[in-house]
Amino acid sequence: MASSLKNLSDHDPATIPNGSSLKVGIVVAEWNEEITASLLEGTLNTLSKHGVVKENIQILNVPGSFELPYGARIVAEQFTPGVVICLGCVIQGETRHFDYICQGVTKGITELNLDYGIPFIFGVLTTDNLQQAKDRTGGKYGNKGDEAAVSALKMAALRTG
Ligand code: DLZ
Repeated sequence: MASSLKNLSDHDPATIPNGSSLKVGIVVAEWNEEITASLLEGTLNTLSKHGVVKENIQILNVPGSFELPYGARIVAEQFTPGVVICLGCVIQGETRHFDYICQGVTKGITELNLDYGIPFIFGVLTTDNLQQAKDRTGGKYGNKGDEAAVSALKMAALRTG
């Protein structure tokens, strides 16, 4: 059966704002590191393609996705970026831990968006298994890191544009 899922790396370059004067904070979860490293790679490639320079990027690692909101707040306060990208991967296991982590990180990032004057991007994969995560980090559905970077550029431009 043909899939209607969007390729996460497909974007019209004409619609993506230039980021040459943008400071970007990135928080990366260490859980499922194979996946989050690919998310980070996709994010950095796309930011660079659209003008964001290395010196304007601060990366912070946190143990797991549950810690992303706290890490994102630290980066927002210490680095004063125009946008913060949160990258993580939660994979369904045998217990309900998955639900609690997904709830926690979603609520945390939502609250940051409402409480701070800058956008926080949800670059978190929530999948049933490792293969679905691989499909979305350089596999058949592109890379969610690319999507997170594009969202960051667009959201940051809402404030400055
Ligand atoms: C504990 C845990 C589990 C079971 N699974 C994941 C996961 O799939 N992805 C992820 O990012 N983190 C996971 N964690 C760790 C939690 O996010 C968190 O780091 C710990 O519960 C400590 O607060």
